[in-house]
Amino acid sequence: MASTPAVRIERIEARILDIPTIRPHKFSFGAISRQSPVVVQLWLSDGATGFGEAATIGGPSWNEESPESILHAVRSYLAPAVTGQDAARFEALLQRMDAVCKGNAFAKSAVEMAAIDAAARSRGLPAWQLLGGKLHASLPLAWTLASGDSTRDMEEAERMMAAGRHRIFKLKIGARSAADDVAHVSRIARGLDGRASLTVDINEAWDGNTARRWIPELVDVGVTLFEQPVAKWNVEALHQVTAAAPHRALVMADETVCTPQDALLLARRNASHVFSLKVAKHGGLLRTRAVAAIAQAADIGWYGGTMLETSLGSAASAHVFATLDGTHHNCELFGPQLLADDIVAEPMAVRDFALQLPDGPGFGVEVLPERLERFDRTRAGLQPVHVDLGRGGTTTH
Ligand code: MUC
Ligand code: MG
Repeated sequence: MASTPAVRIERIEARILDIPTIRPHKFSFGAISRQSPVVVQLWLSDGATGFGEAATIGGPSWNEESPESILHAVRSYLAPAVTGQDAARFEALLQRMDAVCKGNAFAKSAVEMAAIDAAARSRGLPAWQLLGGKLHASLPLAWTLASGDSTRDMEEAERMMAAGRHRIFKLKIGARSAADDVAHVSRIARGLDGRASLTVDINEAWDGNTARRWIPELVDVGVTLFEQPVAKWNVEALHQVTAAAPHRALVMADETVCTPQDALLLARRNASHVFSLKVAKHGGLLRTRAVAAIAQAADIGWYGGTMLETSLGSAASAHVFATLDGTHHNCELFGPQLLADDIVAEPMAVRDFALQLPDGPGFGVEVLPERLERFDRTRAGLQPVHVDLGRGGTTTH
């Protein structure tokens, strides 16, 4: 049988974009008013092209990588390692990237994403067909309330529900004292009065004792999912918080679960009920599937997480999430709605409170070169973004 000739990667380019958010987005560690995704474009020998994206939050505030480090890793190490290679041998591309560069998962994910998009487009297929086939055509879509102001958050939630867009809300807490945060969440929960599901994301701000002290109070006001209450490294505290959680509460690992090895450690230690899956932190779409497989085998649920990507990275995430079996706890691919502008012709549809999987070739979204030019950091002459620490900038419990 004649084998299909390899389609090779001819050229890779990467750039940082700077796109404002529609309002400041507040985390336990500071606020952002701008996102700086790195967009990778990859050209194949048959003329097909593909795009990938990796977004961090507040430079290297969320974890070690920043837009600048991603750009450097892609240009100096990853692009040279995969140029000339068969674009559709995704595992071989990952091996080559691993051989020249330790870690740097976000950077690798952007290159792998572009290769998958290009390989799918050169075959005229949606990416999910190269990733195992889709099990979901849509996923319930959460929105994050993170303006820092209870009244504004309430109004935002009401607007989202009235528009049929979201009825799952994640509240970002951890920047204030735990007592103030619980008061803030309680005000919103009372206002919503059981019409929406509530998650809180503490982004590592608490220690184990603080988490065990306050989670039951948040459960009493109606919060059901607790994301990354303790530091990334503190698997033992995460285990204890999970073991002590009231039965109505689920504890979700985010920053702690990056590699498949992290996933295995957490599973062995019974350290969380749910994993937040994110393509960037796992190092690509294939490794997202590897982490999801460990979750499923260990009876751990999954949640479709975001790093606040544009419609490009969000669509790529939607394609891999659509292929995953196991118990899912919705997704939060709302980055395109939080950004004041986008880089694609037609964003993914949101209908009946759910994100609809785009079915065209590749990731099913068309990147507009003119938008890449418009937001390109070198054209705009912008500097790296720092997270806004506000006054004080430290947390007290
Ligand atoms: C995170 O830590 O989950 C996801 C949604 C959001 O508002 O922030 C991100 C990062
Ligand atoms: Mg999180």
